[in-house]
Amino acid sequence: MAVSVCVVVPVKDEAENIAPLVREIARALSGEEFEIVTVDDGSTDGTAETLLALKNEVPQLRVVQHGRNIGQSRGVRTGVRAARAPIIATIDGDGQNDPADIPKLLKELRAHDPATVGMVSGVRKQRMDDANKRWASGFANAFRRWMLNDQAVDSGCGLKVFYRDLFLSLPFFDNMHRFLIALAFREGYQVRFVEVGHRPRQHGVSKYNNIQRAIVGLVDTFGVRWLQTRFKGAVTPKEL
Ligand SMILES: Nc1nc2c(ncn2[C@@H]2O[C@H](COP(=O)(O)OP(=O)(O)O)[C@@H](O)[C@H]2O)c(=O)[nH]1
Ligand SMILES: [Mg+2]
Repeated sequence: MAVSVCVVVPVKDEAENIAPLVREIARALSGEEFEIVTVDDGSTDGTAETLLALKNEVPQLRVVQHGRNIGQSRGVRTGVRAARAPIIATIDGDGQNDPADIPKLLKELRAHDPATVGMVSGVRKQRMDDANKRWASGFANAFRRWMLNDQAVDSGCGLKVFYRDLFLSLPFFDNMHRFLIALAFREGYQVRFVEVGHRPRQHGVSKYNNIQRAIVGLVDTFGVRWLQTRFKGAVTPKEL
């Protein structure tokens, strides 16, 4: 059966969070022909086994595995490549994003010409993270916005919908999932923003620490700025 939307979920050690989340995604998308591609990236806590057991209950679920930990951006790219749908929705695997927001983002994407608006990004209205992370994230967003002029107040929000072709045309580097908005602009697309909910992490721990994320994010911001200078603008090629 043709699938219209693929929900890509990168997961690293989310054994306790992933099953309730997959059930929530399936409920939220019951009005669509959808699939869920989870990408297990070297989990050691039984995440893959939990997912495999869930396939009987949720037939739309697919489980892809990297075999070792190579990072969240690679997880997203693996999921997008495996997807059989033209539209992708990404969501964090820890349950902090609310799957009930996905239809809102899809509606906004479909309300526009695909050649114009290629992506809709969630903006977490009220971050349910600790004060340190909120502060670090606010600073990183302001710095990135100033350097890249990408208008994004919450570039790191894991909840996004976009066209598969658009994602696969973007330059890839590890950690590029935090720069998808700036990279989509670079290809000449508009990005729309929709306010979404955010929930506290119920189980497990964050896979990132603020210092490491800040250093990598700083270097990557300079990298994306360089990429912006290496692009002569979008064109729509015509076959004559
Ligand atoms: N594939 C993959 N996913 C990851 C990795 N690190 C984190 N994730 C997933 O990315 C999402 C966001 O990670 P999380 O640690 O909650 O980040 P935070 O909410 O920004 O603190 C969760 O679904 C994680 O399971 C990784 O190395 N590989
Ligand atoms: Mg999280």
